[in-house]
Parts: sequence; structure tokens; C-alpha cells
Amino acid sequence: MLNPIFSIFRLTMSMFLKVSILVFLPFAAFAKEGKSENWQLSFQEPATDLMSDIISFHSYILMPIITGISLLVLGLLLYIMFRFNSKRNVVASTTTHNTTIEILWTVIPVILLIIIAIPSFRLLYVSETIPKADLTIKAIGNQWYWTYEYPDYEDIAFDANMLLENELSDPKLRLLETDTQIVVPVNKVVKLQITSADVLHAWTIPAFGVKMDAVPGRLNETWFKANKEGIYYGQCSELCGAKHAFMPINVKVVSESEFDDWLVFAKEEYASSGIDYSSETFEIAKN
Ligand SMILES: [Cu+2]
Repeated sequence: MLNPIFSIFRLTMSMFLKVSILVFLPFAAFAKEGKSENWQLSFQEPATDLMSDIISFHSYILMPIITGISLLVLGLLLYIMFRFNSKRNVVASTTTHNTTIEILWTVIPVILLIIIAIPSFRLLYVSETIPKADLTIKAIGNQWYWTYEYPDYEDIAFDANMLLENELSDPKLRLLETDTQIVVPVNKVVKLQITSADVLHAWTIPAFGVKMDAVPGRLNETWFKANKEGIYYGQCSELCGAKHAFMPINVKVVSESEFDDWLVFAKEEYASSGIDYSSETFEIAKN
């Protein structure tokens, strides 16, 4: 009884999948530039090993399991509607238990959860364990912009404000582009220290697989190691007030020599924007 209905169902589903792939694939864009694209399907192109692993976990473990469960439940519902409706079963069955099936529907979900848990815990462990850092950056959330400090290079501290629409070079970068960018060298471990000066914000770059809350009075730490040069975009990801949508995040990943050039530029450019700890300032404050 089960088999013919199941094979018809399988055939219909595979037809449906093929047709929807054919219809939607021409519109599907695969973002390359560290930002989302119109008609994009799935994630942005990953720029760290961690994000590549997150995408593999999603595509090869979570999606097949989710799809399988959904199709199984849909199939069972259709089968039950067809096979066990009142017209075909004038005298109702009095069955209440079936030990085999009860064991199966307990054991199979347990096995599925274990299959999900093992790679999931591994990913959590990797994202939480900060390797020896080559560079440290402190990100401070403000209503509504980010302040960045490079504690390894005392003088470098600057604010990053969103560019307005009429200031953009590319209209697609609306709500994404900032006036100053974090610059980091490629293939180096960057430790991020994230905090806030006022309310909760969250620092994120989707292509890096990094998302961390900025909490006032607390220093959160995370890390990334970008393996591709480019400009990567993110947005504040914790509802922080009226202009929550207007405090984007830009990270520019460059070669080591370009980074050294930028350091020279940044020491010049941003030297005065950080906190001035010189004794002269404190003297003025005392008087
Ligand atoms: Cu915010």
C-alpha cells in the first residue's frame, strides 16, 4: 500500500525541486565582495576558515536533515489523509500502541541530535578559542557610530561614521559604507575587543562568521583570520535605538606591505583623535 504512493510522492517532489531550481537559478547571485547582492541565495562568500566551516555545517548537515524531516512529515500527512480517512475506514481501528514505532521515533531523533551536536560544538569551540593574536583591535559601539582603537599602536584611534547616500561611490553600498575603515593584514589573527559606550550594540561581519555583542561596562573578545583580501561589510546587529540601521561596519583586508603603509598614514591621520594621555592635558584639567 505504502510503496506506490511513496514513489508518486517522490517523483512529484523531485520534479518540483528541479523546476524551482531551473526557475530561480538565473536570478541567484553569489556575492563576492563581502556584501549581499540582489537575488542572493544562501550566505555571502566566506572570507575565513571558520565561516567556510559554518557554511559546510549548514549545507551538508543541517539542510539535508531539515529537508528530510519536512518531506517525511509531509509524506506521512498525505498518506494518512488518503489511507485513513473516514470513508475508507467505516469501522475505526482501536490500535493505541506500537512498541517498535515508539522506540524508532525516540531513537532516530536522538541520533539526529547527536549528528548535529558534534560539529556544532566543534564550531562553537573554534569561534570561542582565540589563537595567539598578531593584531588587536578594540571596537566601541556608540549611538550611532563605531569607534576603533589599535592598542598595539598607541596613537591610532578613530570613529567610523556612515556615509550618506549622496556621498557614496556605489549606490549598492547604501547603509554599508563608512568614512573610515578598519584595515587589517590578510592571513593574520586579529583579536577583537568589543564594548559599548552607551547601550547594547553588536559588531558583525557575515563573511567572517563573527558576531559579538557590545555591552557597556564589559569587554567581549572574539577573533577572525581573513584569508582573502577585499572589503567586507557588516551592520550593527543589536537593536540600539533610532539610528540602529545607520552604524555599518567596514573591514578592509590588505596585504602586509599595504598594511604597513596604512599604519604610517594612520599614525599621521588619527594621531590626535584618540585620548590624549600627555601630562600637559592633565595639568590643564587640574587647573
Ligand atoms: Cu548599534
